[in-house]
Amino acid sequence: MPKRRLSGQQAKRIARQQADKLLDAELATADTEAGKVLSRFSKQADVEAEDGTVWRCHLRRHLGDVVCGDKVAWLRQSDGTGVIVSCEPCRNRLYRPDSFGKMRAVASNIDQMLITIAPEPEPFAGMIDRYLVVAENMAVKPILLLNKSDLLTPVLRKRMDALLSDYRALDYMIIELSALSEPGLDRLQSQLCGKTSIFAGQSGVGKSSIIQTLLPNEALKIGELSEQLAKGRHTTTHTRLYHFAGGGDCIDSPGIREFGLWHFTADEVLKGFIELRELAEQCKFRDCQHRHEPGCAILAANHAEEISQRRFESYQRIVQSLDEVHVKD
Ligand SMILES: Nc1nc2c(ncn2[C@@H]2O[C@H](COP(=O)(O)OP(=O)(O)OP(=O)(O)O)[C@@H](O)[C@H]2O)c(=O)[nH]1
Ligand SMILES: [Mg+2]
Ligand SMILES: [Zn+2]
Repeated sequence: MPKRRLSGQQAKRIARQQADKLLDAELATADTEAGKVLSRFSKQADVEAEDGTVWRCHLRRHLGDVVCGDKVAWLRQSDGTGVIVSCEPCRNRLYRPDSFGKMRAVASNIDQMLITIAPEPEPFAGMIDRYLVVAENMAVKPILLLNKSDLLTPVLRKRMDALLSDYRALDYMIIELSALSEPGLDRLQSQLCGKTSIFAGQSGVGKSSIIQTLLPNEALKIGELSEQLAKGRHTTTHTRLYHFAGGGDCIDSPGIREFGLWHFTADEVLKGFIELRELAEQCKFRDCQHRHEPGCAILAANHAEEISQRRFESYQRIVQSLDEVHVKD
């Protein structure tokens, strides 16, 4: 049989596979070090070695998702860079959709989610509920941060109080603070101690500003709100982990404009509404959809005004949206 000639692309692929195999064999016998990913870029990552130095590392092709907070094994290279060889299984991982609707991992091994809002930009309805669904499903403690308290006029305070009243009633921790002044920062600081916390929330609410105030020796990018709104761009472009001197880490991440929960099931959405998930146990039918079934404890509680109607509608809207959008993965 005549030997088939390889196309240029095939030859390149085979050469790459052979080089990969050689490197794999080399890495299998090499002494790797433990490290923690501080930030992930498209093809590289910053890894913190156990001695505290930070190394720009390449990633082995087979690794898949390696994100901020992951614990990895890596190798120092002679050119001053490193190679991540393997990634430890993580405790939990936060995902969110990118601008194409594809789910992307953002960060791993998180204890707390700081859901940040501010009087400006105006919070959009349902955003807190969506973050709570994510946090409850990750078994991560949610804390609501009301930043920019210095901007609270009586009218804005009334608006924020109304928005937060549902969460207060559910006993979620709420911390009011300003990145520009002291009050509130102490309370936040004591909550962050010894834990890994991720700041989440709309672009411009002041996530990076708060971290900057807590960590004056770091240099975070802070954006003018008018610029952010005009450009429709986020100031923080890469998720990054920072350490507190007294123990504990915090993760800054880019703000988001839209927060789809397409990767969740209706049951998982219910899990994120703590008052509804308790009631659901009393529904007559085990597979109750809480839409119009007889004996539905959630519908009964809503009718009797024992639960927040706004939260119930928010739950319904999210569940509806699961049917509407096509999951891309
Ligand atoms: N008045 C006031 N302004 C604040 C406060 N915190 C942040 N800002 C301002 O809000 C704007 C946005 O702050 P950033 O820290 O860049 O916001 P961010 O949430 O990190 O935004 P992204 O990185 O785009 O997600 C900046 O102009 C800050 O100076 C605050 O407590 N009070
Ligand atoms: Mg930022
Ligand atoms: Zn029901």
